[in-house]
Amino acid sequence: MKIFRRIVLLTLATIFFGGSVQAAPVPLRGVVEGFYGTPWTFNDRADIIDFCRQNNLNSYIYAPKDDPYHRDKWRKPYPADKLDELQKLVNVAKQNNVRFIFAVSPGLDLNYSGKKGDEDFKLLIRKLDAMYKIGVRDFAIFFDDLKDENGRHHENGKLQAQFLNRVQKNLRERYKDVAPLIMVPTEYYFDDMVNGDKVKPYTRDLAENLDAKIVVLYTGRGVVCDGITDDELAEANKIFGRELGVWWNYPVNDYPLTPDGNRNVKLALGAIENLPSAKMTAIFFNPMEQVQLSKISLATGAIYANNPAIYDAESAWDKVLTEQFGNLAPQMKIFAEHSRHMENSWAKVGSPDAPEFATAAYLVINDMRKKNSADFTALERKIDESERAAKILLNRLPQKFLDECQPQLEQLLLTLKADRIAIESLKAGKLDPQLKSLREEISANEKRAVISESAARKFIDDVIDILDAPKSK
Ligand code: LTM
Repeated sequence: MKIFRRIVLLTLATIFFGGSVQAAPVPLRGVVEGFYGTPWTFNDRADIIDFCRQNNLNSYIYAPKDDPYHRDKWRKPYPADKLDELQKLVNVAKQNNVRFIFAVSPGLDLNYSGKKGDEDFKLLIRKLDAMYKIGVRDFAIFFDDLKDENGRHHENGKLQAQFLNRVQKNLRERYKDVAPLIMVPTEYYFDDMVNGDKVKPYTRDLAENLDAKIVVLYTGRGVVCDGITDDELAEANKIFGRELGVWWNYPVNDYPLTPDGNRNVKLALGAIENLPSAKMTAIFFNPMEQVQLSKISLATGAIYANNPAIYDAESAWDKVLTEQFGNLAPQMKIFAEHSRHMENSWAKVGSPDAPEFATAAYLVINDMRKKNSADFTALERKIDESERAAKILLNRLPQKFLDECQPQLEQLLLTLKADRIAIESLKAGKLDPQLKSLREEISANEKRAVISESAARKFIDDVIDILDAPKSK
């Protein structure tokens, strides 16, 4: 249906615009380095800024959660060597015609009012002034992730708005070339802004008092969610009385996928999808620590952001894989298909992993459960294909990519090996003891690499479940 809608839109646009489709890029579009974990290096950032230029993304936001001077020690000025590095980066951004947006996250202990509020205001301005001196003209102040262990925050929307208005006024009065501030609220996803059909007090007060020029970013219905519809965006816009911008949490992978799981272990290699075609002020994609492999979905995001109305995720993904991996694109696609869905109790984004593989496995399991004879051909073909692809990639991928995905490729190979043993066990009607020890090895490896949980990995559990079940008389 979606593709059909896009084809209709494209045809109408072609008719109305005399043969050429008018691209309507999102005005502010780019990458927000906003993840938890090891911040990118200078070279990573310079590389991504160059990537932004090549892909017609016009902005990069500097907001690494674990740069102490960005969040924990926001009051402290950057030491000389860090400032020097930032200045070089600002110059790289200028050369690439990309806006370098400097962000601070002071919310952990910011005083908004009174004498302490005045002191903090001065410290924040001192921090931003130092950035202005090195050439920054775009600033952002973020108030996300301020909830305590009980899920409560203590922010006051009116005071936060007044503080931001004061910062905006101060900067814009002294510097004529500074762009409007960008902010992320403390209630930064829709379901947290409302209680039933009522807007919650913090959000209401922030929205009512915030300078209309300040750009507000939100993440959709949830922190990490499977899309934003035009209607959802319109509803959120209504709360804030302005066109919102989007902070999109894909391909970021800094959250665990299992209760005891590690972060940064599953690679999000899919396309950006299910975002609005309606007008929006800004879109920023939050990437993974793995900078090179983030470029797959970031490049699809760039295609989206340059013309949301006609974006088609599947064809963008194919195009990007071909551009980035050349003759390894077919193998990369097979691997990436096993690693694009991100889901835990509160997050869900990305197309399902290896859907054809999962269907072939499901059909086998279903037949076995019903005690029908199963046809293993389709599943075996999928295992062969995935194994071939993973082996080729391990041999031929350039080192910069291998550095970011070798554990996941090896984990996929191990999982496929277990899948084969699982099939043999089913054929023999008896569990090969190797299967359980392989499963343990795979689980232990999940500290470093998670892949294909609902396809190749799930088949192992299903087979053990079937063959381990006590036989009924
Ligand atoms: O999404 C926002 C606005 N803030 C944080 C990000 O820093 C983090 O990377 C993502 C994904 O875990 N979630 C957040 O809440």
